[in-house]
Amino acid sequence: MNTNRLSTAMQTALNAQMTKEAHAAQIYLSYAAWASAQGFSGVANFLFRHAQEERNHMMKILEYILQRGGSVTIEAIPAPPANPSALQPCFEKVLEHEIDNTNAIYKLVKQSMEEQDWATWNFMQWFVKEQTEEETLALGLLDKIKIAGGAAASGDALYNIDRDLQGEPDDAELAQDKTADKP
Ligand code: OFO
Repeated sequence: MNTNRLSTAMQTALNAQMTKEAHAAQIYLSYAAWASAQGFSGVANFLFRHAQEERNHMMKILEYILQRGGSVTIEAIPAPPANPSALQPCFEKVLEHEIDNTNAIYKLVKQSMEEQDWATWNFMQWFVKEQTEEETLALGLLDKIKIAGGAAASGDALYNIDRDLQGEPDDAELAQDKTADKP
C-alpha cells in the first residue's frame, strides 16, 4: 500500500521549498554578520533573529513532508549573495528575497489547488500569511531608511534606526488585525 499522501511532484516541490527556506536563513545570517561588522548591532540582532525564523520555516516543511508519509531530501544550500554596500541596499535586498520567496509559496499553493491536495493547500496558508507579514516588515525597514534620508542618511539617523531595530518585534501587525479603535 502506498502510504505517501504527497504526489511525487508535490514531494519534490516541498523539498525544494525546504531548501529555499534554509537558503533564506543563510542570507539573513550573512547580512547579519555584515551589519554587525559595520557596527550596526541592532540591525544585526534583528537579522540574526530572522535567520532563526527562516530555519523554523524549514523545519515546518520538513515535519509536514514526514507527517504526510513523504520522504525528505536534504540538499546543499546555495551560498548567500555578496554583502550589501550599505544599509539601504541591505533592506532592499531583504525585501527582494521576501518577494521571491512569496512567489515560490504562491506557486506551491497553485500546485496544491491543481492537484486538489487540500491538506497541503491548508498547510501552505500559514506561509501565505507569514509572507505577508515578512513583506510588511521589510517594507517598514525601507520606510525607516527613506525617512532617515535614504543613501544620504546622517550618522545620527542611522544610529536611531539601529537602536530601534534592536527591540523591533519579529512579527508585523497585519491589516486584518486592525480595528477602528486600534488603527
Ligand atoms: Fe520563510 O519567510 Fe522569509 O523568506
